[in-house]
Amino acid sequence: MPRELLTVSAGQAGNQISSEFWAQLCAEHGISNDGMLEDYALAADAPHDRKDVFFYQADDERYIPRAVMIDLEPRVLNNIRNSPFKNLYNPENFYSSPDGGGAGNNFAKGHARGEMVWNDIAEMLEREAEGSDSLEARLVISLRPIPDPGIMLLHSIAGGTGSGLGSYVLERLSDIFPKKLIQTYSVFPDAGAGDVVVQPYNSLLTLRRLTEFADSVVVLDNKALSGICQDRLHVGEPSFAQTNQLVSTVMAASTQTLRYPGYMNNDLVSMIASLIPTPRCHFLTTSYTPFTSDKVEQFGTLTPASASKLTQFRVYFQARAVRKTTVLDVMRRLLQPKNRLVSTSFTSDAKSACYISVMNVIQGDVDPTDVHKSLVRIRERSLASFIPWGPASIQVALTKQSPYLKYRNRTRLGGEEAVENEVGGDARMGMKAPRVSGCMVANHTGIASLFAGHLRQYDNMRGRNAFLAEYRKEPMFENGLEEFDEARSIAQELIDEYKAAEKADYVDYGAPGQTVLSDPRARART
Ligand SMILES: Nc1nc2c(ncn2[C@@H]2O[C@H](COP(=O)(O)OP(=O)(O)OP(=O)(O)O)[C@@H](O)[C@H]2O)c(=O)[nH]1
Ligand SMILES: [Mg+2]
Repeated sequence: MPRELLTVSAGQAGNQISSEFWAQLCAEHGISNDGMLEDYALAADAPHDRKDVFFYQADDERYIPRAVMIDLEPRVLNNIRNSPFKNLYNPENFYSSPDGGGAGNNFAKGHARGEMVWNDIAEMLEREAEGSDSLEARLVISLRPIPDPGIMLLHSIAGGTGSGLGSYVLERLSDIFPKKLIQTYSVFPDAGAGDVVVQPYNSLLTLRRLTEFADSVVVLDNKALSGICQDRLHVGEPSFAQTNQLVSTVMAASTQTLRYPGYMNNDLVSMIASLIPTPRCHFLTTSYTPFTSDKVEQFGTLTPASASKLTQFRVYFQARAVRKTTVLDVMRRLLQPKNRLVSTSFTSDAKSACYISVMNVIQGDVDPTDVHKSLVRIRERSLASFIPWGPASIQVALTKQSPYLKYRNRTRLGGEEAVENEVGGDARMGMKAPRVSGCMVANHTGIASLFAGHLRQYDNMRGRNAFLAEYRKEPMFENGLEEFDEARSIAQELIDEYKAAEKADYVDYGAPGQTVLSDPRARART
């Protein structure tokens, strides 16, 4: 069973989120900016963690992220190469396109470029997968084929590279890793922000690939991320750096059971199996609580610059103030839309919308009997409604927070400002960390309303035949626009299947010859 994960990031959003995630992983595992274990992580009583899930060790003992970073323009990768973490990554694992032109917010262009550069990318992925085993194990198994790692693709679906090239990579991964398990972290655009005018086209074309070629998609929604920064953390105009810190916190929490072995979901296969009972309905949402502003940096941006210092301080203090956090509070808040990283309001969109599955990762000092009591209360008050054809249960994994997070600033700032925080809190302000925090990963039929919103946007734009000229120039569309029509019908099928999953007779859906078995991923599994 593969435990190691290989992360592949594509495009600006993918790479920026990836670098933030690696900074978070380093902090949690006591790894310095250049990959060495920090002194405090060498202590005899250091907790047992699985660094090897995401890192491998070089001959000189340095921990190296099993990460490949791809972009068609050099700026973001150059920023990472010049960041305090510049010595962490394997320099051979950055791929910038030789012409450096980017994909110009065009899925079809990113996809075509992906085809052109695939051999180079495939070589990097294979090399990284070979490095998945420890040196010792490699010597023993050198005659065996390359092991299949789990793969995490990080990208946005709205631009050109993360969507188009990212999709091409998804399509081709099975060539080199036939039994790979693919999970993506996919950033959905904020329709209102309109930073990419053709995002409805790119999003729809990518949604098709996510449906057909990924085993699991964790949906991250920029509208929800900005909303959390603004409403919960009082950050006036959140930067990507700030929203990405929220994302990395949630990514780290949702992979915690993989990195700190416990009694359940210790590898991606079992985690996905428990959350995704049917292959197509594999789009997951995440929630987190409590969001406190130690999760995002920069005191000065908490309020508009025009606010007085006193107001800034008050807002800062409020955002940091940690409320009472019992296990029940945490589990109840995880079910509230405002703590979810997807903006659609499941309950108001459709009364019939319900959970297919729920996994809570609860961090902190927790008495397991409190968990049991909380589950009973949630059931008594009907705080969560479930599909009628499966177990109506919330899985709960209890984990400890990394003891190394109190040294976080030293790692993040390259050792120049070694400020020791209280764990998750702030020593300078006398704050205590929340006693309990939680992350929820859920499969909910209401996600279909997010897709329906994107479909409406697509229909509006396509109905006006707007902005099609640039797409027609690319090989995918030079003989017609059928690719759009196919992507649209696959998105509609997906929405329909989520709707069907709300009913008891869903068990008959996708009987031989019907929708579910037309899924190439389902075929591959049988
Ligand atoms: N959350 C988050 N979203 C981002 C970030 N950078 C860009 N985005 C969003 O991603 C979408 C644009 O995609 P990018 O990742 O910039 O595009 P790309 O994949 O580099 O593609 P091209 O530049 O067109 O070649 C927009 O919806 C942006 O709002 C980021 O760091 N974090
Ligand atoms: Mg770009």
